[in-house]
Amino acid sequence: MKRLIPILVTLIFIQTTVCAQKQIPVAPAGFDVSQTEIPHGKIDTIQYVSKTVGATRKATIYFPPGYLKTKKYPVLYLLHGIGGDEKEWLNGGKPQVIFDNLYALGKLEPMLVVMPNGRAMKDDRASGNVMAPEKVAAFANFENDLIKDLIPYVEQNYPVFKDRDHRAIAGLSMGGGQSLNFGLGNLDTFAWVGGFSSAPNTKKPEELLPDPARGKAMLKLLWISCGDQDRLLNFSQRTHDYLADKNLPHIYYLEPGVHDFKVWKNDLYLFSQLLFKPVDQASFLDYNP
Ligand code: FER
Repeated sequence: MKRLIPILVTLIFIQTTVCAQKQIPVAPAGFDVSQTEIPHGKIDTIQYVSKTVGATRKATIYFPPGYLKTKKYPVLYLLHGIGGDEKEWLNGGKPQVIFDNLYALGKLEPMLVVMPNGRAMKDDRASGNVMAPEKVAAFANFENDLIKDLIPYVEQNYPVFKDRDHRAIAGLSMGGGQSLNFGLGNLDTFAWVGGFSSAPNTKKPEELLPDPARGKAMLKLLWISCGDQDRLLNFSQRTHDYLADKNLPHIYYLEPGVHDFKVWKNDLYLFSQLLFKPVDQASFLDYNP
């Protein structure tokens, strides 16, 4: 028995360290449950003239609790999926609830969240066949609308910082592909980039980031996440493989789940807490032990 005790202690130690390494962060229960007794942010709809589309276009915006026009804020551009529009996140993901709760805990740097319509065409409704080639093409065309029309509008009309360090872009599925394509394709504009369950519109890694050294020098945070049961996982996987091969620091967060808002809400909860704060690259491994 006396000999057994040290062996048992060693075994328990090994088991707990192995298990501890496998734990990935996840949002705690209640993170997306609305609470009445805390301060709430405000939601509005904005309209901007798009020269790209030749139309007045809509976006929704979420202001943090205690928002003041006399302060200056960084901006997260948060993009929807193929069946969505400027209201998809608000309806399906409730970022307003997740953010109100995070602000109440002091876990979020105050920011504006702009949720555009990423289908840059005259009829930008998510009706009919959302997979129609001209509608899919409109998701690519949104790059021009975003850079030339929407961002300038936001920066002329709201009290926001106007430099790359204070702009983030993230999205789900088609919006994840857009975020990686537009974020990495416009490093002068964005320093914080996140793709959640990115769709087949995601450029091939060599096109996405042909100059990894520049990406390494300029990016504050590059986040790639996906549910492990998602049929689109290979688009995130191949991007991660390329970045790992090029030694570009990034978070690759593979979580239990499919292609749905359960995953994207968890992603937003974790990703948003990293934004516009000092970055600790050593912590990137916590997400992918
Ligand atoms: C596809 C499969 C999925 C595709 C797009 C999606 C354009 C997008 C899914 C989503 O946004 O949820 O083949 O091609």
